[in-house]
Amino acid sequence: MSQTRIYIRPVARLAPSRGGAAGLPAITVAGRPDLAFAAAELIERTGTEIGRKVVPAGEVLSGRRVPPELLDRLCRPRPDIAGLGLDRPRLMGVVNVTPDSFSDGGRYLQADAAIAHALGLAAEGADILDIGGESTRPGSGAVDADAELARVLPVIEGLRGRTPVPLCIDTRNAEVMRRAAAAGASLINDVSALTHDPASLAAAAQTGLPVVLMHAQGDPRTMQDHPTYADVVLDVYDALEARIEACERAGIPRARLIVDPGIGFGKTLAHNLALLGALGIFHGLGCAILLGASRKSFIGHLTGADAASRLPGSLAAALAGVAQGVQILRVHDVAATRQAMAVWQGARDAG
Ligand code: HH2
Repeated sequence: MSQTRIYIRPVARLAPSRGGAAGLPAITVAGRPDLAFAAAELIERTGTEIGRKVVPAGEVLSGRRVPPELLDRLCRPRPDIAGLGLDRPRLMGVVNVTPDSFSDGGRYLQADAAIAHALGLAAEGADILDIGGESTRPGSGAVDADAELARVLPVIEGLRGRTPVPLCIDTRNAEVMRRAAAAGASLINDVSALTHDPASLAAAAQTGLPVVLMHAQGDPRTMQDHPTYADVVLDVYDALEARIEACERAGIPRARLIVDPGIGFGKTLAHNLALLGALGIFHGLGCAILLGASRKSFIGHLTGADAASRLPGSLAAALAGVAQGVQILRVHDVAATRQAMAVWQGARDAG
């Protein structure tokens, strides 16, 4: 007999001026009064059977239908990450110190250019700077740790002391995690969710830093060959939950973890859209959610736009994330995303 697993996806978001104030029962997600929902989709999976039902908030909160631990994870406030409160969406600006990243490869390979770019993103309002020395675009091969260190360390060292914005190291290598942390990085972002390097779980735990666990099916070199899922949203959820549990066993508490469904990493267009449409389900994991959809090829597959012309699609994806309570958006275009968010939030708050 297969075990039954239960998932909850908040739906029907209420404007902050409605919900509690109007006496309507509401599910308050991640401790945020502005993330109040009038209902939730309850999903039950047993083997290959999946049942879905939308139920009103009052019934969800009664505790009869949802395991208390799941409800607690969904609703409990998220702790600060690298000194940043997650009571509003935060922007992570992308700094690719690589010759071959898919949208800006080679532009910031020299440390001076990368530092200037990072300071520019900070001036535009980035809350975090994500510094990476290895492209993980589809088809790319691994970079050895020494080459990666030679790219990222001068940038981290050059930025430390010049900006108060927390620095994040985007790496799959344990040694890079350790050295970046020692140089002043305040966050680790691993697109393999600490699976690529067998030493990375222990290394990340040792740094004491928060960690972004991103879902990927397969390795960047081959991940787009035949991505398959029984149900992409539930499978990604289960895989992230398994990685959270591995982290907890290794001494990294859930409160220090951020989850990311990994748009474009072993996913077809349909998979990416399904995940974008159901991001709210990941709040049930009890962690902050990060979304990285900026300039990604699913936008090109949907519209024909090349990587240089995907800002409108990137903004639409970012707002889809914000509407579902995503706490961190990883973006190349910080100023444009801030503007889009300001208009979206202004309209929501006035509604
Ligand atoms: N996407 C990329 C790299 N790192 N990290 C997280 N957490 N989530 C993502 O979606 C994500 C990521 C790929 O984008 P980019 O860095 O612009 O390209 P490349 O991998 O070619 O350097």
